[in-house]
Amino acid sequence: MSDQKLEAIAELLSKASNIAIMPHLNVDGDALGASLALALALNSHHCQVDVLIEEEVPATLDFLPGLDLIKNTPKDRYHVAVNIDNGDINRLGERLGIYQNAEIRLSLDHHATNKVEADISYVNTDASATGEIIFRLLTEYMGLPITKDIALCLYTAIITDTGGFRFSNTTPETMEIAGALMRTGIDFTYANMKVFDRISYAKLFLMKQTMNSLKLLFDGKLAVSYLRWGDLASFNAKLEDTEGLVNIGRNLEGVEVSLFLKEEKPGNFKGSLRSNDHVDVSKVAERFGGGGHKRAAGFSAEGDLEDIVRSLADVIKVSLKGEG
Ligand SMILES: [Mn+2]
Repeated sequence: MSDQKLEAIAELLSKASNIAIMPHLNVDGDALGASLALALALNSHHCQVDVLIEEEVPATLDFLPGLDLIKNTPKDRYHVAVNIDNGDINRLGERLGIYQNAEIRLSLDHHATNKVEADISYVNTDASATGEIIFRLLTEYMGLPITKDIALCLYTAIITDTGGFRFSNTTPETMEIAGALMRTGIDFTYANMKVFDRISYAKLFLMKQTMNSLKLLFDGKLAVSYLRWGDLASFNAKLEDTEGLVNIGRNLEGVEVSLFLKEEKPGNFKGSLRSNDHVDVSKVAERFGGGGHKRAAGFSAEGDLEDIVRSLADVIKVSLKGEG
């Protein structure tokens, strides 16, 4: 069934006169890598393609080919709009109107909690990254070549969402696709270094703050850490400076669930949840209006930090006892 959808999406894309590609807000390596790969392939193929984002390209991703396809001034109306790596329509932010105004709306994603409206919505939760889906779309359904530039974008998409082929979403298929991408001759060690290792001074400071805030609950099974607005403001922190900080708690021995809260504006928190073994954190996140994957999910919350932690902890406590 799903493959018929990819066939239909390929058909529509190959006939499109112009296309807007929209990754989710706060782009990460998968959202942007998958978007740029699709844009590069279609742009050289036949038609005008604009990639629309609402933030600066993160420094961790500034090496990606195709950044010139990002447009700051979108058209009023596109023939086709493609939602990428995004299970929640609200994560299109200010671009929602452009998406809804397009003649044809397509969606390509791998989030289990996907509830995006589209003329055709392809969701494959077996794909480690949306980058995997784009690889199959281009090679199997559109017959387009994977150039070295496209390969670097897709490789970056996949390493981002698999944590460098370490997370449980990594499959033999993931490795086969990564192998095919590697064969194009990409500088994959550079991509790994940029995505995982290189950090800013701001990030070093925020890592220290996160470690200082860390508390353990429920016999060390839940790790809670946070960054206050003041921490973020004093270092003028960018989004990428806080990425992965939830893993400080998750990596600690004995921890099953890590909750990390970031106060984006005074009183406004963005929550990240990770689990190691059995707790389905997407279910926890959904209770708070968010979503995601079994082992990685997120949500937003307003109010007092202690109150938010308390209500999350109550729900997580039940999950820790049960199966999921
Ligand atoms: Mn993704």
